[in-house]
Formats: sequence, C-alpha cells, structure tokens
Amino acid sequence: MSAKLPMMGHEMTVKAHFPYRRNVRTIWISDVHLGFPGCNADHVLEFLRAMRCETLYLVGDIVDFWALKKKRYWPQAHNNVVRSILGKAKHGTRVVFVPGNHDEVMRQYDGMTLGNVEIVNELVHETADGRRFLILHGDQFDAAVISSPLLGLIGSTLYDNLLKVNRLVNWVRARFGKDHWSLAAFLKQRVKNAVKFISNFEEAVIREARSNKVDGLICGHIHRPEITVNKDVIYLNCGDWVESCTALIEHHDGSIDLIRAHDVHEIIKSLPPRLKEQAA
Ligand SMILES: [Mn+2]
Repeated sequence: MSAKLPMMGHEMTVKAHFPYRRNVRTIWISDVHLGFPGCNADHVLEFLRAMRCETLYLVGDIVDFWALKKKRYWPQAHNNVVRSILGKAKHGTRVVFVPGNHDEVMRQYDGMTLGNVEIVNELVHETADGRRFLILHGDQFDAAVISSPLLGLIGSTLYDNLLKVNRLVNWVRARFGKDHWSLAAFLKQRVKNAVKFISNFEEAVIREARSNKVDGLICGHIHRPEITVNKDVIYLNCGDWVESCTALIEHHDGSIDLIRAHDVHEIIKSLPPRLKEQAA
C-alpha cells in the first residue's frame, strides 16, 4: 500500500505581488457530505474561493441525503458551498456532477444539465497531455470488497459517533495547541481489515481502469486521498471533506496533484491584508 501523498509542492507557492487565486486546469472534489454535521464546509468554501479552474468535477457524495434523512441539518455554510459551486458554473467554469451513493437520487438525471451543472454517472476526462481518466464515485466497487466490515461502517451511526469523538478530541487538542488528529483515519490505517478493504478497493479500481483501457481512474467514496502509479494504470482518490479535506488538481501541463485545504488555509493566513481580502 502506498502512502505517497505528493502534497503541495512548489505549485502552491504564492508570490506576494500576485493576487491569490490559484489557476488550474481541473479540480476534482468528492465526499463533501453537505447536510452532515461532520462536513467541513468552511474549508470547502475557502478552497473553492481560492481556486479557479476550467472544469470542476464533483465526484459524488456532495450532498449527504442519508444524513439529511436522519436529521434535518443545513447551516448557512452549507448553502454557501452550493452557491459558490453554482456561481462558478454561471461564470464560465464547466461543472460536472458525478453522483455518489449518498446522493444517488441524482443518478436518475444522468445526462441532464441542471442550472449549468452537468450530471453524469461516469465519464472520461482527457488531461492536457492527452491521458484519459475514468471518473466515477467508487461505490460501484463495493461489491468487490463486500467482505469488509469497514464497508458497512461508512455512513453508519458508529462511524458518525467516531467522528463526534474525534471532534471532541480535536477541540481538546486545539486548546493545548496541538495539531488536528483524525481518529477515523488513525483507525483505518491500523485496523487490519481496513487495510485489506483499501487494498481490495484499489485492486477493483485498477481492474476497472484496465478493462476500460484508460490511463487511470479517479474516484472518491472511501475517504482516503491517494495517488498511486500502478504499472499501467494510475489510481487517484480525491479524499473527502469530513476528515482529510483534500482535492485533486490538474495543472495546465496535464500533471495531477493532491492538495490539502489545510495548506491553502495556511497560505491565505500568511498573506498581507490586501491579498487576504482577494482570497476571501
Ligand atoms: Mn460514497
């Protein structure tokens, strides 16, 4: 299992004389889970405002209809994320929504364009350097990994409770000046079955990419950001906005990186006041 996370190299360096708005060719985000209390909507918003792209792919589980069904929860910050996305769609960004299992109600609108947002269940993206990547949410591979107990955990009450405990731990840690720590990520890394689940998932992804004769596959679903080069196919996972707060970006030369919202936040924080305003 690769732990390679090429986070933020030189590409996010901000020149002080340059207004902060990062221009990239493509952005992929997934598993935002709007409507779920664990969603870090403020980070999503800050990230979306700091970035500009030609194409924005929403790779599923953007709105968490499962959570909304359990409890109606929709704060202003969640509205703002929707507005920001629709605003981009209105002002020239191609926005493509690839529904996930938590927003699978949208899958029936496959092929439609609603309010400038294209809804497509799966599609191929071609990078600037001519590589082809299949994009889908990733729950399609659940059948291949059905033996895993972790699978049932994602979206369950136990998982929600784990995240609640995690938030409490981080509240305490923040008071003592400690860094953010992800309990769920910690558990996922350590539980043997979880590791097996993730490797099974990756194997399923790689098989699918091969059978589609594409250079790689981009998905979300398992809340684990990843870029793994696997001989003939590349596996890319956007991560999520409940724990990792990550996105995939394609630069204008066609190269793809994972970036962390945390790093975007640190850059914005360090900007002079005038630039900070522009970044907001
Ligand atoms: Mn999902």
